[in-house]
Amino acid sequence: MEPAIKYRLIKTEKHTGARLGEIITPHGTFPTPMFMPVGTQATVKTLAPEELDEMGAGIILANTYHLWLRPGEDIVEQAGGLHKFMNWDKGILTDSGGFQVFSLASNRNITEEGVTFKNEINGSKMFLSPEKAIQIENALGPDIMMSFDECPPYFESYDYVKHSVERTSRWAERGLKSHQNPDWQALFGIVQGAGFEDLRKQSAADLVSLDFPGYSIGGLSVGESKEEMNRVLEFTTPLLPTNKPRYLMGVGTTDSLIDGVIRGVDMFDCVLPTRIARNGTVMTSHGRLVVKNAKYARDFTPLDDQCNCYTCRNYTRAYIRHLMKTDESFGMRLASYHNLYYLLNLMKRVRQAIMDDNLLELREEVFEQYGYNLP
Ligand code: PRF
Ligand code: ZN
Repeated sequence: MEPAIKYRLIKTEKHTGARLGEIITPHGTFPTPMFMPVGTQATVKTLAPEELDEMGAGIILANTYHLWLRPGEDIVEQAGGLHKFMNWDKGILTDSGGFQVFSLASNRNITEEGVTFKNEINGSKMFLSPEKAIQIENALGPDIMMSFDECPPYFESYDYVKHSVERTSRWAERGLKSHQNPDWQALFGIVQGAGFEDLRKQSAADLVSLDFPGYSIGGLSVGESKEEMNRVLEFTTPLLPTNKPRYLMGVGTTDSLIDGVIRGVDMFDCVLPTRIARNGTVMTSHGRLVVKNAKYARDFTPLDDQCNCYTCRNYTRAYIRHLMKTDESFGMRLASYHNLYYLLNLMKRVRQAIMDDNLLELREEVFEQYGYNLP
């Protein structure tokens, strides 16, 4: 059987080994490394699919957990799947709900079978298992789906993380066995293991032996330092097959994207750009800018003088600040558009730098402008 998606490695960067490639999905091909905008509730908040398309987003994320609770996967399935439901005909990836249950739900209880928790919308008791998560993802119909995993706190004990990793491997195998549509939906395994090298090794080996069409790296960007994350990535990506994509979950800051690519990551997602946009913070080539601040009241320049997005071509800091201060939804929209454009464009520059074998120079340039200290 042909796999649902195909990863094609085009070239590796001479000095870092960073990977330039592309992923061919049933809903089109996108280049990697890629940043995936987050559309938790089957919408990238404030933006229309046409806008995501024009800024170069070839794949977006949605959440099993949220769509299961509302509107229910049966309604999405009856609509003809997520793509039809939300009018997006490019790639969609769903997270399994594992992480969301652990970070959002209360009254949680984990057993070998799965996780029970309280539905915060109506108070009822819910149960999510590896099989149930896959059943929901099969009904939602994304191109790429995630295994049901446990994301343990980064600073948990070795013993806890060891048992958790072993259970996550068993859950991955159960999910794989219950997957109904491997011919058009690619199921990824999720490597866990916190900061423990031997547990990451064990996790990766377990999952690689199950031959998933792609691998996610979970359990990072959960409160550990950037140096820690880089350390873990450095020993984790070499454990993964070079002919399959690697996805670093929940990472989307300028510096971490570049440092992740340098360590062999192909895909990223994060709510950060759209979340901070809605409360008036934008990402620019000179670092983050809180456009709500009083000092921008009479600033009639664009958010970022180096940006060519719709927002920056047409609107000023003063105007966007005014919209933010008056809680006008158009302000959130303009800022969200800009932030996503900024990250998608950053990844475009990263891909060009891999092509030109000058990724470290790009890193230095971006970090210097953005205001981070180089190690
Ligand atoms: N597991 C899952 N989703 C995730 C994570 C994880 O570990 C993370 C960690 N940053 C973000 N989203 N299933
Ligand atoms: Zn812009």
